[in-house]
Amino acid sequence: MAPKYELIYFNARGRAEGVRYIFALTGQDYTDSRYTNEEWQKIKNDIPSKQVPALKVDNQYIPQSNAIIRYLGKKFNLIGKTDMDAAIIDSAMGCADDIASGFIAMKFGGLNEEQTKAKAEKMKTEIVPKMLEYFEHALSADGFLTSTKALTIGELSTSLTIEWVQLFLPDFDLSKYPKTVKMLKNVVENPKIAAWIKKRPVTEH
Ligand SMILES: N[C@@H](CCC(=O)N[C@@H](CS)C(=O)NCC(=O)O)C(=O)O
Repeated sequence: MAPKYELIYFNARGRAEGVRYIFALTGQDYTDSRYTNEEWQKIKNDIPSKQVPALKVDNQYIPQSNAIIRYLGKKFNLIGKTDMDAAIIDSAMGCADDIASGFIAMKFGGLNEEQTKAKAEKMKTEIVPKMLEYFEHALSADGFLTSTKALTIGELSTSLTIEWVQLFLPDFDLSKYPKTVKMLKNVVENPKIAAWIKKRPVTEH
């Protein structure tokens, strides 16, 4: 029997959406628990990591978004076929995490207006281009990370980071990165992901 899955997070895409994408793609049932800040303060001490996202699998908690994604990726066979596939996926997820951490520092790191502007400029001119150049190197011309030409946890995670680029740096020119744009399209136009995007709660980020 499949375990019972509960994803615990806020009412946001944030660091949880990659997990939701996996459940959407695989059609696996789960409980999508979304807490307000106020509710979170009340339950925080019951979650061993005191951080979300956390995935409750039956009675066991897994914290850390990328640990959850890798766990589900292995379970649902979304990590390519070879050890090298898995390593390339891990590299892409690492790059995606570097971009995500930069945006989180920029948006929620308590920076003043001037510091936020400076951080945005650094993201736009240094951090994001460096990562996107790696994606262009790693992706096939049709936008896949592995020769399986199927979506893996690498494309799912990375596509969400590209959406953060669109959200937080709206004038960033993505057209210079055509494989990355294809990869994003492969994910959001996948019928199961597209159906989830259409029905998911509308949130700011
Ligand atoms: N590296 C962690 C970061 C987790 C994290 O920073 N979670 C934030 C929300 S995105 C959180 O739990 N904030 C509430 C709190 O710390 O009380 C991951 O990827 O899961």
